[in-house]
Amino acid sequence: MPLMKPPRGPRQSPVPAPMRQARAAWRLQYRDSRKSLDLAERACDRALAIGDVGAEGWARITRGLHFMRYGHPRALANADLARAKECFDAAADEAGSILARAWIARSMLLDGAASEALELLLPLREPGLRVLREEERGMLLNNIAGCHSALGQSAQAFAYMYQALRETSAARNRGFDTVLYNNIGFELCQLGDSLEALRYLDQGIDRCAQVANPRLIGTLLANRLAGLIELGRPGDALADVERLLAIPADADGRGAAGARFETMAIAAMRAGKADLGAELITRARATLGATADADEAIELAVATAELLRARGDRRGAVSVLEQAIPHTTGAAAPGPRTPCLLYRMLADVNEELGNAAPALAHLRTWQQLHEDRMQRASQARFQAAALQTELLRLRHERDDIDARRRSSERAKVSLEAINRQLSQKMAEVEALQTALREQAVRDFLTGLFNRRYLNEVLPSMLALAERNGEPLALAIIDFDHFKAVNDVHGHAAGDALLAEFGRLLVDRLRKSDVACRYGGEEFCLLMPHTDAPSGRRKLADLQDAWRAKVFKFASGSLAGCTFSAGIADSHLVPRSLDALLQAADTAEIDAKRRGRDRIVVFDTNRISRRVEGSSFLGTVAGD
Ligand code: GH3
Ligand code: MG
Ligand code: MG
Repeated sequence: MPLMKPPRGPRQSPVPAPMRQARAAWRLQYRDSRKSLDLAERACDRALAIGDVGAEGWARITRGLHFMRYGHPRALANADLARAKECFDAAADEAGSILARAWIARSMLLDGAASEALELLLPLREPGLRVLREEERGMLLNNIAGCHSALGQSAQAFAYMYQALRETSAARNRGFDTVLYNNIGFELCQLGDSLEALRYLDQGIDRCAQVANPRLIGTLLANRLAGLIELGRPGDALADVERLLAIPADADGRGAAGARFETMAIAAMRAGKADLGAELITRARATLGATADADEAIELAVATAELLRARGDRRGAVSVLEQAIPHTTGAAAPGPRTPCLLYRMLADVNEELGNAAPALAHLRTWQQLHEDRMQRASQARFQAAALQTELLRLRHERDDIDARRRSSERAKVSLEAINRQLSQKMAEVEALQTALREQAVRDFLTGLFNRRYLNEVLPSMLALAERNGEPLALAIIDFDHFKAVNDVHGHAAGDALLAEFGRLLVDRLRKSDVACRYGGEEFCLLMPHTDAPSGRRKLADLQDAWRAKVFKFASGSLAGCTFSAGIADSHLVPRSLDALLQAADTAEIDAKRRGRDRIVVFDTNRISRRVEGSSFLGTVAGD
């Protein structure tokens, strides 16, 4: 029989705290930027409402990056990033603060300030490797790589990108590794290592299947297109052209990324699809207008030249290509890939036209550029290895610090454990000492204080009473015919009676009273603030309670036990401690003498001071 499930009420989803929401938005940025933005905006509102600056920081940085990537005015992105940095600083969030600065630098790089961006980034490298999480370390290193790449320092760019890829765990795919595959592929393409570039780009495209990031897929596909063109495999690129064309141009599609119609056009033309090529060229012109950068302008020229060549207009083709030559130099010079494309085609078309001299000149330029790329590629490999070693050293340092921190934490934990044990032991020792002290002053059988204790406290209690002008009553109690109890019921029964009497005293007396076992079956009570008559009343109550007790032994039951007591107080017998004790003792003996089962208050008139202790015991019967 299946187990019955308890009925459930409507499930209430817990409201995530702004920080959790903001961090979730941050983690989602590459996998689903739209969702990440929605989350970030909600987190930001809630963080502002409760003044959680840490959460606001993560929400702001996430939104700022979305703005940066999806074609919003740069000022919007910059404002969010700057505010994120302020928030992180205020919240003492070191990781957040490093990341905010790393992305502010990226924004500077996009505005063309590569050197300044690098200056900002390099000091972040060491603390970043120490405090950032894996893919966040990757972001920092990748932004450094971006600056080197923009500065034409491919070697450093590679080193940082490879390191970034190593730091970014592919297992926990948050999409950032895909960015790195793309960037490495792009950089390899620039250096003419297209086969290797395709390896990385293919991996990135594969991994993109798990992320909802059309912008990233678009960039990867466009870069693969460029690689396939370089390799002379334009036919293989047609499927990518189709995929690229299917990505919408809006914010949920490729966002701010260029459409790359010009790259697609070259692929289409070289694959023999002249109609598609012509259409793509028209679209490229419409999209780019006057805003084309050097790469785009050169590619558009190459595509147009291909179309003219296909239509048999080789001169027109050469003219279009020659017009693009100025784009290969100057401040906004492109990477080495497109100039190669341009000069190679100039050489080819001139050769087709039989213009040997310009064909040769262009071929030489192409060759020069090509050699330059090759040299940069080999330099890059060499420097990548060198820089990797340096980063590895930093990584080891970080691991060392980590290990030291962990071991000092372990040491702290064991220190705490030892301290705990120590204080536990100290408490045990203290308890033991208290117990020993107690045992020294306690009578084991009755649990009452012993005679030694009485001797210790009596002088001070008496002094206190005298100082306060208050009476201190002292009583001596002696069981009646106790020997007979032992004789009839056995010694154990006698012990049981003694123990029970101890309990009775503890129950009945005030806290300030002191009850002692004075001798075998004799007890002494000290009662502060009490005179003899009041003490007598208390003893009478005790006597009633004692008499009412019923004991059951194997030998039969026992009831109606009695005691005799004598009582005196410090006002009646003011002279000394011994006198007080003796007075109570005398009164007790008098009680015995008068027939037992009674309480006698010491009376200076009635009781002769000659009447002394043991000489009376058992010798006087009756009253
Ligand atoms: P009285 O009424 O005259 O006091 O008679 P009594 O029998 O009580 O007095 P007595 O002094 O003759 O005997 C005291 C008895 O108390 C003798 C002794 O065996 C018994 N006793 C003293 N200490 C203990 C004890 O610790 N345990 C037991 N079971 N008996 C004790
Ligand atoms: Mg006795
Ligand atoms: Mg007795």
